[in-house]
Amino acid sequence: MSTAPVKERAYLVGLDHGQNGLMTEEESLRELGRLARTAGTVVVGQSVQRRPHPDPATYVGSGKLEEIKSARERTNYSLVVFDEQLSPAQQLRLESALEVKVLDRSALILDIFASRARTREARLQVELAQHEYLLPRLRGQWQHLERMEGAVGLRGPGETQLETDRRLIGQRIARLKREIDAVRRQRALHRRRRTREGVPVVALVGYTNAGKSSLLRTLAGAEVLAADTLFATLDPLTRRVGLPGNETILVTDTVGFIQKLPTQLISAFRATLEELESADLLLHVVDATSPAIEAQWATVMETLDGLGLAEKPMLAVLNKADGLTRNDGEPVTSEADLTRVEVTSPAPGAALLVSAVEGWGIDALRRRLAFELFGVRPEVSTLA
Ligand SMILES: Nc1nc2c(ncn2[C@@H]2O[C@H](COP(=O)(O)OP(=O)(O)OP(=O)(O)O)[C@@H](O)[C@H]2O)c(=O)[nH]1
Ligand SMILES: [Mg+2]
Repeated sequence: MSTAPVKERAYLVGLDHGQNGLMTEEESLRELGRLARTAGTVVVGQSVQRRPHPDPATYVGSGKLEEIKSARERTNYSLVVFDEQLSPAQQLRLESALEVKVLDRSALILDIFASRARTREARLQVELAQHEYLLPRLRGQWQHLERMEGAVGLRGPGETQLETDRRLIGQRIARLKREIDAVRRQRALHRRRRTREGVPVVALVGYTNAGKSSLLRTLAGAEVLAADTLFATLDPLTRRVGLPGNETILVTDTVGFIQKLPTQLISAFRATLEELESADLLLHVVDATSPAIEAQWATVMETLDGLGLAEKPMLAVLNKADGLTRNDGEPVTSEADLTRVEVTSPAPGAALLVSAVEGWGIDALRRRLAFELFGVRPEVSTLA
């Protein structure tokens, strides 16, 4: 007899506004599917409704709701996931109409963050975000779900808190904020020390799964967790990296961005993201093979803007070049092939083409960083 837990069967629902923001709804749903699988579910079906605005009561219209309901027979879903943040009232109504658990994109992302958080700092930040998300939803469906241990959308704050009233949750939020503040002060101290040492700091930013951690691993020659999953990295990690001309920099890996990132998470991760503020340069890592490259670029830029970092010096790196095709239609198989690739870069300025996994374009990147940060001229570095 198998004791393996039965996976939840997720059914995805999106809304096509006609002129969706950055991604087409199809791309957005594909991403939601990856999120759902990362959270440990099996995706069994999906449905998109074309409609200029969400229905205030049930997000989708009544006809669509019936269609989703009847899809249950065919797909046997145990969970319906909506691609945008639902209001607590919508979520409650949908749950009673569909008679299954209903989640939204934010809950899924929070769930993944909760399962990934390792350090005390990341745990504090995720827990704060979870509580802020749950607080307005406390009265609804969450109350009867807390016993389903390990179920998607329920990882985290713990059953006991869910059973207590809003006042206690409010107190917990206040305490978490104080603890995170302490972490912030600690980080600020480290940052000042680093600045005194005079070592420039480069922060890796980018869409989730772009290859930030892989690039740090290649640059630093160190063990850095990289994985083909969304939000593999939650904790900022800093490593020393050598550059031509005997120069040294610090490179910090950070949490990846995603479209429709819950606001609770952005504010909860402020302590971590403050690392970006003190960086001398942002290295924006882009997955050059992504069909949604423009939308991903724009999402990262918007998020940075929201964090007040739009004016930071930035260098774009187009990664995963090993997965591209050359101008003559043949696949890229060597570093030399990089000169025979044409990518439409979303970056306004010049961007470097690299493969973090193959190590291609990395020397050029080091030279470029040495030039940007120390004024080391390329000729000098080749002699060194
Ligand atoms: N083919 C190819 N795959 C790559 C390259 N760089 C990274 N990857 C793969 O892309 C996936 C994501 O890489 P990560 O380095 O974990 O990406 P990340 O940007 O740190 O992602 P998060 O931490 O989740 O935000 C992994 O499966 C990597 O092996 C590359 O240059 N070429
Ligand atoms: Mg990472």
